[in-house]
Amino acid sequence: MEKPMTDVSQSQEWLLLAEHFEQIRPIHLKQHFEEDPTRAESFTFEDCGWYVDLSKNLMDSTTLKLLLDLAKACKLSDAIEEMFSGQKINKTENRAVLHTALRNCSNTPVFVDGEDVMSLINSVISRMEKVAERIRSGKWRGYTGEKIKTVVNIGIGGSDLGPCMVYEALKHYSDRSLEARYVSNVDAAHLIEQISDLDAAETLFVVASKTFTTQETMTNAATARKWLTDQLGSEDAVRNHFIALSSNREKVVEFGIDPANMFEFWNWVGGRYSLTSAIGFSLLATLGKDIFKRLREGFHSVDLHFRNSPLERNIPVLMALMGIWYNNFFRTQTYAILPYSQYLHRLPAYLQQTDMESNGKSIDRSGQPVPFDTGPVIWGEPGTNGQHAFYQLIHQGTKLVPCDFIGFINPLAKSGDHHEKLMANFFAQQEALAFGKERSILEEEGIAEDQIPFRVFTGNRPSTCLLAEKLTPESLGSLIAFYEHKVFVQGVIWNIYSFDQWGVELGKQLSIKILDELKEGERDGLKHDGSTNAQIRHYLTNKIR
Ligand code: G6Q
Repeated sequence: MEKPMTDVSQSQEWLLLAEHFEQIRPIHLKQHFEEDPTRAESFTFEDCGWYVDLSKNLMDSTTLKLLLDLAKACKLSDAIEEMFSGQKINKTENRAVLHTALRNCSNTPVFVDGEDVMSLINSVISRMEKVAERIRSGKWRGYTGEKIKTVVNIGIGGSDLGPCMVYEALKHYSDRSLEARYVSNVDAAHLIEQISDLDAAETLFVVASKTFTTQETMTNAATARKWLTDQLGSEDAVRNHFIALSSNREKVVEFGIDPANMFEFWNWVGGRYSLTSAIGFSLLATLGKDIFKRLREGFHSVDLHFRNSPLERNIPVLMALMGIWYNNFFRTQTYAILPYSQYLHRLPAYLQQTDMESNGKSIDRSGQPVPFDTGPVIWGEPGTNGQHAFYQLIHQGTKLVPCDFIGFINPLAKSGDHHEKLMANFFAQQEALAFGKERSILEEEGIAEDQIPFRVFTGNRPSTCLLAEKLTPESLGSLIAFYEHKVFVQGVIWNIYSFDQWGVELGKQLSIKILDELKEGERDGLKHDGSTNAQIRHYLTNKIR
């Protein structure tokens, strides 16, 4: 196969986009809509339960065509096939990238090193379902014979953000007989605040760690074990109150967890893509197997859509191309995720990791510095809270902030006209951003001349609308998969490796040395830079012993 070009910004397709950018830049969204009355229909795509309206983006059909040409020049379709078929596309870790196999509800074979991984996946899921069912039905008993009432997931990063976000998102579907709590921070406050009101006899800890060596998780797990055995009076209680989700059997056994209570996943599942692997166990236990299955089906429908739809109608591809358009041509630095659903309050944080840990890279696949911007800063809050906080900057600030507005036609939590009010804001904000408010309107309204400049809204601020009928396990799964694949496409076009995360290592390494210094004091003198030495000394001097 022909090698992809190293510096895509030197390609003919990129240069044509740059030229086109100069032509289209002065055109206001208002003008785009006036000139093309069918614009909304032409740029709206519906599939996998989602209505995705791209028409309020700063582009036209030529932009989209040129962006699609760029994707084709980067051999995107081949790259998609390489991922789905289990090739080792995570080259810096020599691993396949097969989160799509985890939710492959069609069960078509997927091979890694000649082995069909579907049977591995199905057997772990079926074991997880059985154990989750025993916990839910009360057959699983704690050490003193009590039923489990609370599942505490101890994990961090990819072993925390996904399950925590989905648990919050799908709370409505829980029968509330079992509660999940999530502990991630090594700050003891997190664990203590999450468990201090619990009865150990009714608590199950799920230690979620692919490596089972992560400092934060292992520290929290050890403290949780002590809390439990102190309360229940025996080390033997660990067996009834600890489950492990990991790919490191040896370390799980070393910690004292029975391998019968361990659910495994594999090195071809990246942490931040592991939500539908064993890492989702807390969801199976608290929401039940049907909800977990429906969630996986939602993911799978987008996987099929992404693999099989032409690029021109491929929703994650189009989302990715819009992102590249803003990032590399408008030179925007950030991207806002604005879910109009309180249930999705953890979604921006979850997508921060999906995107920023995947595409926050500055070295291309040949080891050379990337000569253009890669992944944006992802941020956001649920609407309408964001409106009363940072929307001012999006409407009138000096920065262009592309936004995704995520909403649902029917509410899960029904009460009076709350939902109509929520959604009225959802539509109004996009309209206001796009079309603004001109001076002439303010004059007609009789606004004093000296006030007018402050009240003008320039508009022409882009947004994408993602609207589904209802927040369901399926629509949530599909939504997450849209973003996962969007990030993948951008990584292909930028020619960076999206599935490693070497950037998280250095801080971890340095902290090991400093931990020793904080515990032991300044024995052989501090050998950091002047600032770090001074900070550590200030800490040591003022620490209450
Ligand atoms: C995600 C990263 C990272 C990882 C955590 C937890 O893609 O790899 O966020 O999930 O560092 O790692 P463990 O599951 O090994 O504890």
